[in-house]
Amino acid sequence: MKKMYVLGMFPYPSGEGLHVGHVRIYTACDVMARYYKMKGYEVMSPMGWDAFGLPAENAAIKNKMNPQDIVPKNYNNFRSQMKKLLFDFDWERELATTDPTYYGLTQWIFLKLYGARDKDGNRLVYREQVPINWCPKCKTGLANEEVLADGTHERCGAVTGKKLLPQWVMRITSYAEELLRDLDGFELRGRTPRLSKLDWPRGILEMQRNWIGKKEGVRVKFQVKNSSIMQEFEVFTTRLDTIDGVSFVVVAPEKVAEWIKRGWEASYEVKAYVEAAVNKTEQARLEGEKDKTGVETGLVAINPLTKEEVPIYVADYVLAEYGTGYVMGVPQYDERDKAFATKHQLLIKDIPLLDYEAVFAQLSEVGAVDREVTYHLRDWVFSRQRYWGEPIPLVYCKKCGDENGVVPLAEKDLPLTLPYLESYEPTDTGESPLSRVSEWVNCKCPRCGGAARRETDTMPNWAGSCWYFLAYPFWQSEKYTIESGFGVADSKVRLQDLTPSTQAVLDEYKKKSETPYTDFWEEVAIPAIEKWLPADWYLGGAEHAVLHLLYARFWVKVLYDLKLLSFPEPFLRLRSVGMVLAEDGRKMSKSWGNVINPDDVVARYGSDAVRLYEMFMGPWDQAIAWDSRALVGQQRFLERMLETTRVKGKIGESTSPKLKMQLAKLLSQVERGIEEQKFNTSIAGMMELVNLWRSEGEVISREHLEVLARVVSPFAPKAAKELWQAAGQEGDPANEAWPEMETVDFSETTVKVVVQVNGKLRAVIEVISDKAQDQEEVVKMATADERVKKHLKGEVKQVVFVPRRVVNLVG
Ligand code: ANZ
Ligand code: ZN
Repeated sequence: MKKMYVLGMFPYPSGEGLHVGHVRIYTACDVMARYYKMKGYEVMSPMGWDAFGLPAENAAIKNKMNPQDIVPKNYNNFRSQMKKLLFDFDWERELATTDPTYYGLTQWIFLKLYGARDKDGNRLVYREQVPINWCPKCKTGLANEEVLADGTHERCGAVTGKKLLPQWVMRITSYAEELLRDLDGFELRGRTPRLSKLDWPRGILEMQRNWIGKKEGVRVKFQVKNSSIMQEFEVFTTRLDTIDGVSFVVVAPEKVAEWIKRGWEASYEVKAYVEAAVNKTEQARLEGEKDKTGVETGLVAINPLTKEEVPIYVADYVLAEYGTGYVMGVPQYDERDKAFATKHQLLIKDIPLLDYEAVFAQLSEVGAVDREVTYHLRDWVFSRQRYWGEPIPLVYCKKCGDENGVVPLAEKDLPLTLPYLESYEPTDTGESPLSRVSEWVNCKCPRCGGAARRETDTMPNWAGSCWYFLAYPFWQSEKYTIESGFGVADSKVRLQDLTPSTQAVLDEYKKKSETPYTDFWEEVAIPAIEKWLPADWYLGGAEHAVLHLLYARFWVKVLYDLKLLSFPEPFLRLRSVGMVLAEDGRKMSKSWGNVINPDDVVARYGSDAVRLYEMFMGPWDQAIAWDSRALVGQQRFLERMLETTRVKGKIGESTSPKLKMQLAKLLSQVERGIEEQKFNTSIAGMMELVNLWRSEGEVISREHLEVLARVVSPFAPKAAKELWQAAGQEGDPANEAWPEMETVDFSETTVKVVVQVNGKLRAVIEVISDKAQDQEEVVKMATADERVKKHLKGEVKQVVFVPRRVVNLVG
């Protein structure tokens, strides 16, 4: 059987419950999964919870509860909401990233990354001082999303700053080339066919490329005329051919801060500008970029080609981490430089472009130029000073730590579980709240057994979503399907109570092996993963089009290089949903009171109507505002469709020709609609058909009503079941095969059968085409015919039957 992996981006189970935007994604997933099942595919359609992260931690702080208690309530609620919407997900595969069984595997993958090196022999995970957002009033480190655009802390309003802290960083830049290259086609290891290609929306491919931002340019050396401390520097440029037009140089504030550290005497104005710029958030910097603020440093640079002298400015539109942090200003050819020159009254030259290679040759002779490839992509700061994340499974040991000072945990000591804390508020040192739990922090070195200290940073929200699509294929969680006992009212539930049966398998491996996770991966996980991946479909929101996809692709590539997977790309066909806006056209937001709650609309209009409406509201990939009247319209449509089955004469022996044609059209419309995510056209087709059916003289046969029931079933499973029963069938059309065009008789629906009595022609009767094969059926109809009855005296003793043509009754 052919497999079909229909994956939806799993939700963050917030306390607010499911959003109608979620419903738009997951209804599409469910429609596709139901359809492919009926088509005879072996389908995987899983669901899980991306449940670590800041909102749960903040809600926990606010309500004085532990996130471990809040999160299961939230996802139990999500699950029950989804069930109300009749999402037929593989609940036996349900997972939560916050489950210790799950994050034990996340930790194991982390350790695999920790041990890995890139092609140049660099560790993929390293430690570095990184500035974090810092609120001086709350004395706490902040996530980017907690800092408002004006640089203030969203909770207390204080102006935030930066604080240097050592952090774990993932060297994703080592994979920049692969991340770029594979967007155009990739190679699978040991599979046929060996080559494959992503089928993703062009816009998302472009966003990936832009984020990686590969630039081939050059570094050019400039001398400084008037400083003994700053004698020379290099600019990065992609336009060496414009070097003739340089009329100033701009330096990133961070670079100027370095000169000051080295003893350069800056003016008061420069110092003030640099200080302000360095403390600004990225967003505020971007704002400043628009204004093209900047200050003259007083230093003068010499153009290496023309020997002209130009002023050096410090300005925050130049980024420290991009290129070299030094830019040659060419206002004639560069828009940003032009805006800057205009604002600061700098020279705008008017000169022709140079010959690139000639300039390159001339400058390289004196060693003033070097080719350079740069990327916009930065290494990934992987640690968070937070409680509600996966603990990083590393231990600091003075005696046997590696170059980072740490020893990785042994596999048999995984999962390293989060302790259940009383206080999980941020600390005033910027460290994670875990650092306060001395029983947890102080431990034994897994290597030498001496006194050691645990890493107290946790992983970022992204970690769990980097591999969940690999987990579903082997995940087993019977216990999750037990609805009772984990009810919303029970506040004592611990995540550990939900231990999935996958843990039992891991425990077996722990008994017999020193590397239980690796063995488990090879023997249990890989066979399942290899069967199902790459995922055939990946449906989700465009807001994850950059980072989530990039990080997940990165992990998969590392696992591929470690020979732990045979495919370097996890998501074959990606589709992104359009946003569902509120009725007023704005984003849905609690503060505007314009949020539509799926529970309310399901209770009021029924799950089928909500499903249909979400799929009908507009082209699935385009943003659209909620429209309650259109939702009522779908409810009416369903009522009309079902009511028609009860109207006398609407279901008959054969389908009227026009309706039959419409049904044939609908069938292909729905197939195409589902396979191309043009769900709205499928539903429009259904509505058209029902309208026709309701008009005077139009009749549907039972056989064709069954076809309609099957076609409706992926979208509106309840209504489809009623249609199915109206056609005289039992059970659920969802369990039936899809009506393939070739197997449904859309041609001539009746045939003429000659009836003889004792060899003499007595009547010609019309029999429904597929019943004309059936001797019993035909005899029943023949003997019921008045013209035949007249000639039949007594019992029929013998029947001669030529299927579809003649029946001879011998009396
Ligand atoms: C001279 C020049 C002339 C440039 C011209 C461009 C056009 P993009 O813009 O992505 O193609 N640059 C270099 N380092 C920078 C930094 N740290 N912050 C901001 N801008 C920086 O990147 C390459 C160009 O961006 C470089 O080429 C440089 O300006 C600028 F007509 O040099 B160019
Ligand atoms: Zn040790």
